[in-house]
Amino acid sequence: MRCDIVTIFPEFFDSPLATGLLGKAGERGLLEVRRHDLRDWTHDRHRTVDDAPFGGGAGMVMRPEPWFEALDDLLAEGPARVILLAPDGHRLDQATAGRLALEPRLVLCCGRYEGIDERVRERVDEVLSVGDFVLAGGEPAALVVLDAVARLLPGVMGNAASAGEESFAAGLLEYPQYTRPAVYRDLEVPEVLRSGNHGAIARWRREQAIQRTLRSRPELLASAELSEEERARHGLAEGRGDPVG
Ligand code: J9Q
Repeated sequence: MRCDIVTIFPEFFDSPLATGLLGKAGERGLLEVRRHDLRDWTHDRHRTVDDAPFGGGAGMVMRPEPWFEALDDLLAEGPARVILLAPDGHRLDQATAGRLALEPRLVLCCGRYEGIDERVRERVDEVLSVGDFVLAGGEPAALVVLDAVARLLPGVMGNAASAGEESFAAGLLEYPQYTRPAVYRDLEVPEVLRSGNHGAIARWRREQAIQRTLRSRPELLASAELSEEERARHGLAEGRGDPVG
């Protein structure tokens, strides 16, 4: 996959792209990320990317011209799915990450300040949010999207099983994990995990994942892949995530 990032802070991405999974994906040629400074598409001496809002009010708005010219130039190199990071976009979830991982090329547009001229939104293919909180700009959100997508690219994750086996694939949270020592400061690893009984271990983990999801994120159970027996056992309505009564 190729990914172009348009930002006024290209250096924001230096360390994340050089580190860990994203760094490895780059080294192996599985992901090619190009950063672009939006100010390269300005024409004034001060490389201005923002202006006061029509209609008045506090704050500045990102001007449309640098964005349109940037997208013209980047798309002239070939097709891409253009994504704007903004708090009013569709919420990023694992299904969206999976869908984006199938794209040959993404352009991630990072807005700053209080907002971006509405005409830019109309030129992008998709607006994505990473959650209901206010960021100073789209850069951290773009990194979240890229991290979630990159680990799904063929060949990026060492263990092919782990990407798919993970909790969000089935719509459940992760079960508790332990490693050595078996007892640490009087805190014991559950006996079943040391039993060698792989059937019992699998059942325990499944049960823990359901309990944990029920407790922390019950709304996830609506679309989780639970059997009717599991739903009944946990007092969930058939085929739905809401507790009965
Ligand atoms: C650009 N708050 O917030 C949540 N997902 C994306 C964002 C965001 C923001 C401000 C600017 C993106």
